[in-house]
Amino acid sequence: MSSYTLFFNPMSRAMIAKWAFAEAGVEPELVMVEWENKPQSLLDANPMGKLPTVIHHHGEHDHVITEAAAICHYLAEMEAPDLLPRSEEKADYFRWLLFAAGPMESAVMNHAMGWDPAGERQEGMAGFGSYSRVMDTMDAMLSSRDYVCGDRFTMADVYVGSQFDWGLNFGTVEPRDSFRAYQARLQAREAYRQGMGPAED
Ligand SMILES: N[C@@H](CCC(=O)N[C@@H](CS)C(=O)NCC(=O)O)C(=O)O
Repeated sequence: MSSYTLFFNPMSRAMIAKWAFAEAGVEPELVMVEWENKPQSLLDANPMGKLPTVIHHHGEHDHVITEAAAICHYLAEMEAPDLLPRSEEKADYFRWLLFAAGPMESAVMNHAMGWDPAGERQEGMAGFGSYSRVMDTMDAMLSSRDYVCGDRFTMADVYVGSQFDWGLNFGTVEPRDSFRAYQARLQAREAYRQGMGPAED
């Protein structure tokens, strides 16, 4: 039995967790979730009923972890220390991981759903400022380096990279050169192909 249960649906952010597991070299037990018929075990673990939801069966204890960005970092902490940031990489790692999970995700989702802050006052109140400020900020970051922390792939790239991978595939992120090049670097990874490939169960 695997030490991890991943509640899963291929058309969801659970794919981010699946890729993170592949990078960590750990195979979780997948529990397929149908949106219209969510298992009680998912709702018990996560009353939000959202995917990804992970249960870590750790010794005597079961630990629930939700939020794709947190799951990525948790797996690196528990299973793949090489994918954690070194001390000189920590600022970039946490800065961009949390920027992608908060401001970037909000900017992209709001924009895709047809809402953008109107004017300077609303931009000042919205944590993401505006969609175009987020795109420009990420473009500047990804034009200056290959990965979030510089030359080296870390677990932050699974989450940040997923924002670009999904966003470019669904047309919600602008197809800028730096974004496409980053996506191509990530897609060339063996663990990406393994994680994003079809589930075996
Ligand atoms: N903040 C969560 C968002 C998770 C989320 O919204 N997942 C969607 C699928 S991509 C979901 O489970 N939707 C089903 C529902 O809300 O009932 C994360 O980053 O993991």
